[in-house]
Parts: sequence; structure tokens; C-alpha cells
Amino acid sequence: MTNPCATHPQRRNPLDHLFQLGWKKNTVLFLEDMATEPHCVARVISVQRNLFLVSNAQEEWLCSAAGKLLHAKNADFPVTGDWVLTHDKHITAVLPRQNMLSRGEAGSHDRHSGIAQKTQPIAANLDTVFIVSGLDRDFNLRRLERYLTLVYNCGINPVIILTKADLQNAPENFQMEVESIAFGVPVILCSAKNMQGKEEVEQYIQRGQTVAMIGSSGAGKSTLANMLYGKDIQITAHVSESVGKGRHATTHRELLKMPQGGMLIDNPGIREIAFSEGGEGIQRSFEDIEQLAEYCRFADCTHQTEPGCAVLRAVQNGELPAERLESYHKMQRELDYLESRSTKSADRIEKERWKDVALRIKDLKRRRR
Ligand SMILES: Nc1nc2c(ncn2[C@@H]2O[C@H](COP(=O)(O)OP(=O)(O)OP(=O)(O)O)[C@@H](O)[C@H]2O)c(=O)[nH]1
Ligand SMILES: [Mg+2]
Ligand SMILES: [Zn+2]
Repeated sequence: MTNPCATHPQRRNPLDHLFQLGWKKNTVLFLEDMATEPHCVARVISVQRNLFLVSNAQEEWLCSAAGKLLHAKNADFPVTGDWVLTHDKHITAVLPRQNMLSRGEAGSHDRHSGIAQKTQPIAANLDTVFIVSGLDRDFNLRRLERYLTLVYNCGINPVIILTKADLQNAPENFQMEVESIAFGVPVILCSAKNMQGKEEVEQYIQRGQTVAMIGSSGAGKSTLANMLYGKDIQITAHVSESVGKGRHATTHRELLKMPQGGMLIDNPGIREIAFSEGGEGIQRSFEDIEQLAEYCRFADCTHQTEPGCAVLRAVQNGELPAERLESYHKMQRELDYLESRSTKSADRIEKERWKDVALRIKDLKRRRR
């Protein structure tokens, strides 16, 4: 396969087409300059080991990545959803990311803290993350709290999708329960059996938007992708409804171009939700506790044993479930640990990458003269 940008000079200005893949006009302005470069801007559709399937909305082709990117410590390794520069079937640079959904890598636990030591990127440049949870055994408010914190930590907007609504007589009760722990987050009831929720979900996958789905294995992510697409494009697992157990069906992630115009990323199920970096997530996902905390006697109250603690008082008089506060404390400990460990902020890494890309472009221009 040849590099489509090299063989079709008329396609060297693919920026217009890139809007079909979710390109944002003002994300990387200097790329207008790139139009005459022998480089091609493309989006990573799927990643398999060190091989990357990329698209410029006209063609798809496989790329390897320049050694520098593969050796770089995680941060520069191209992930699904990344915008990249390609040349001769090589990814030469990863463009600065708008955001990145990532989590702590399973099995990379620190023996003492029990906290993941490595970051596992899930996808980059997202407008929304669908947190998918089935209304079967999968349903768990504490787990949803963790997902919310994970997504907020990455600075992305969550939408909660409760699938398998057909398995419950009163799914609205579950919806209300979730709304009570997810302030201002849209909570949508869905069922693949009767297409419930399709229109509501569709508003998030319109042209220009990119969405990634996360959730446990068997939650119904691929089934949802199929329902939205209108035909079976993702493999799903068949599970017994009475048991409610799922097999891992989706093994690699992929960016799907949806008929609604947007891009949807299906992911394999997540077994454990470990955080990969500290952030503002906890304040966003526990707004109720944050609000109560304003009435604590001490400004730096940790809501554990302090006198005059408004949060503990709320637990005592039944306003705040004790499990929710426990969940908050546990996440707070994990995030505090991560914060203390990180030496370089995500901001700083991103700034360095910008500098690197700008230098490369300068260099290209100089050589052309
Ligand atoms: N009753 C009912 N079953 C559903 C619904 N959506 C999904 N399922 C079933 O749930 C099982 C798991 O669905 P998948 O879509 O494969 O789940 P997944 O989240 O993609 O799982 P992984 O790829 O392993 O992460 C399948 O057997 C589906 O038929 C639904 O709306 N109603
Ligand atoms: Mg799947
Ligand atoms: Zn307090």
C-alpha cells in the first residue's frame, strides 16, 4: 500500500475532509501551513501493537510509527483518536491532544499502595465519554462513581448510558438513583431489544463529534454501537440473561464512522477502574460532598473525625449514604497518592509536545527553501 498523500498530490490538502473524522477547525491552526508539505494529516482508527490503521477520510492505510514515538515513554505513543502526521506509511508526529482518556494499567500495582503505576491510554481527542452500564448484575453505583471520577480527571464530559432497560420493570427507578449521584450528567435508558434511547444517544454522535464508550465487559457497548449504526458492525457476546455474565467480546479498540456523522470508539470491557493521574475529577463527581464541606467548621476538614463536620453530620442524619462517603475517601486517597507521585504535570508534557511539533515544521520549511 502506498501513502495516499504522496501518490495523489491533489489530496495533499485533506483538511476539509478531516472534518468528517471529527477535526476541529481551531485545534491546530498552523496545520493550514502543512497543506503543501509532503506530509499527510490522518486520524488513528485502530492500534494493534506497533501497527496503526489511519484514515484521512478518503483512504485508510496502515502505518508504522517512527522509532522515536515507540520509544517515548507512553506519552508520545499514538493512540486511537490521535491526529498524526504521516509520511511514507510512517507516523512521524502525534499532534497535540485536546484530551486523553486513560486509566491505570491493570496488573501494574504498587505493592504497598495498591495503586496502578502505569498509564494505559484508551483514546484521545474526545468530546464525550459514554459510561455504559447494564441494568443487570453490572449495575453498581460505586462503580459508576469511579467511572465519573476517571472521566472528569481526564477533563472530558461524561454521559451515563444504562443499557438492558428491557430487563427491568421500572428502569426509571435506576435512572433516578444514578441521577442522584451524578449531578448534571445526562443519564439515558437504552434497550437494544426495542431501540429505546436511540434518539437521545444520537445527539452526541453528530458530525464533528467523537465519543468513546467505557464500561464492564458484557455491559452492552458493542450492542449499543450496532443499534446506533443500524446493523451489526461490532461483535457482541451472547450471555444468558438469567446469569448476567459476559465474555470479553471486543478485543481491540476501533474508531467507527457512524451514519449520524460522528465517530464512536468501542472499547473492550474494563475489569478494574484504576486512576492514572490526579485531577479535579473528584470535586466534579462528588459535588454534594464538596457543597456540604463548605459548612464544615474547619476549612481543611477531611470529613473523617473532625468536630463540626457537616459531611459526617449529613451521613448521621441520613442525607448522605455512608457508602458514598467511603467511596469518596477511598478515591481521595488514591488520587492524593498519584498527585504526590507525578513529577511532571500533563500540561507540561503537552506544552513540550507542541514545541516539538513546531520545531519539526520549522525544520521542514527550512529544508524546502
Ligand atoms: N436484554 C438485553 N440484552 C442486551 C442488551 N444490550 C446488550 N445485551 C446483551 O449483553 C451481552 C453483552 O453485550 P456486548 O454488546 O457484547 O457487551 P460489551 O460491553 O461490548 O462487552 P465487551 O466487548 O466484552 O466489553 C450480549 O449478549 C447482548 O445480547 C439490551 O439492551 N437488552
Ligand atoms: Mg464489545
Ligand atoms: Zn468535614
